[in-house]
Amino acid sequence: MPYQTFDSAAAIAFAQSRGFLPQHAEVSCTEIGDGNLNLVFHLRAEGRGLIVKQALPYVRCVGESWPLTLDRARIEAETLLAHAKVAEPFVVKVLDFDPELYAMVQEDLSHLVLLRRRLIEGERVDGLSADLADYLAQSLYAYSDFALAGKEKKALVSQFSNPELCQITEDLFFTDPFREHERNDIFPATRPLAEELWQDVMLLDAVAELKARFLSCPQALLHGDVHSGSVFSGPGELKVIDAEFGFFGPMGFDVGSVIGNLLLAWCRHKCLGNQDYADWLEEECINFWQHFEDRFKTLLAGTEDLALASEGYQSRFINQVQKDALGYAGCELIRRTLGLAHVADIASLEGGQRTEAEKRALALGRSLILASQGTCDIGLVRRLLHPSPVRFAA
Ligand code: SR1
Ligand code: MG
Repeated sequence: MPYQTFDSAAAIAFAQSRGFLPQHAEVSCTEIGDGNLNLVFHLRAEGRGLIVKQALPYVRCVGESWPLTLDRARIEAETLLAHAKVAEPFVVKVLDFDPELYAMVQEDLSHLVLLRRRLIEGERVDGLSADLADYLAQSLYAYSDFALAGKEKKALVSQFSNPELCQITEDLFFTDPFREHERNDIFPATRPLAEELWQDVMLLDAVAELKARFLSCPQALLHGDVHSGSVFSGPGELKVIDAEFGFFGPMGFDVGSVIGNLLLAWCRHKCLGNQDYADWLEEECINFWQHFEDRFKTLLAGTEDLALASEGYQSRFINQVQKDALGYAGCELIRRTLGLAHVADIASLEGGQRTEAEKRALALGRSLILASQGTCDIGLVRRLLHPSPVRFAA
């Protein structure tokens, strides 16, 4: 069937035609997509739920003036399926994919809540850092040179070539927010800080390094957009969704996206005076990295590549992932403050509180990016969140 954009009736017909709904059942259908890109339909029939997700030929949050490849639906389905093979409990189930309609059927996760909502509301999410760390350690390791034979990895790099979605990240993450650009969206009170940041030559230099690694460092099959709006959670369960930005890139990008989003929530709660919750977020950041490192090291010990089994190399590799992650976390803080795509953690704050949260996000982002170019580790996050007072010699 040729591609056409679904409405509710078409989404139901699609699910029926693929055998997911009884032909004559009463079906309810609501379009629930609140992301930036796709249509998402929630279907319910006979007490069971399903998701039908379809790519639009343009960027949903901007409109038809920004065309975008439909192939992202294939990338999303294949990335989720690939990650589910090695980190099954943490990945939404893709039940079916139609390559002509660029539509897929996914399991219903409506019993879970979007992580971003939980973080905004100040809920402590049990097991959050450990689950996210396991998801990333298992999926990144399994699709890296440590686990794949050279030929197999190269074939996958080509299968997951995702130039248009990568271009979005290249522009919105690394380029626009660091200069005046029409796609930026800057809160008026924050503009003077943005203009100051754009003059910081050392910062721009460090961002160039991070962007260059994003462009040319195919270490593993990334999720590519693992922010807290791409994660659902509930008691004892965490599921990652929305992998249309999947491609082979530097592992630190996914790891840093998680850290950056925890820190965006930290900026919110710090400004609201929720110190206990801000402290919990800080602990989650540190635990997340430590758990990731432990799990990743255990997996590395099993590599069958005799050359890459070198302990010294593996230790330098993990250190580099950590530095990259801190740098990318810094970019996430800045691009969510100055760029096109903001996050509700901060954008839902009013007036002075929003200004204060954005000021913190920019300062934190800048420090992380600069530090990522030198010797640094996750302990830096603690030091940045608790700056010690400047002492002058007597
Ligand atoms: C135009 S897309 C804007 C942002 O939404 C996605 O979730 C990615 O984070 C992208 O940068
Ligand atoms: Mg998304």
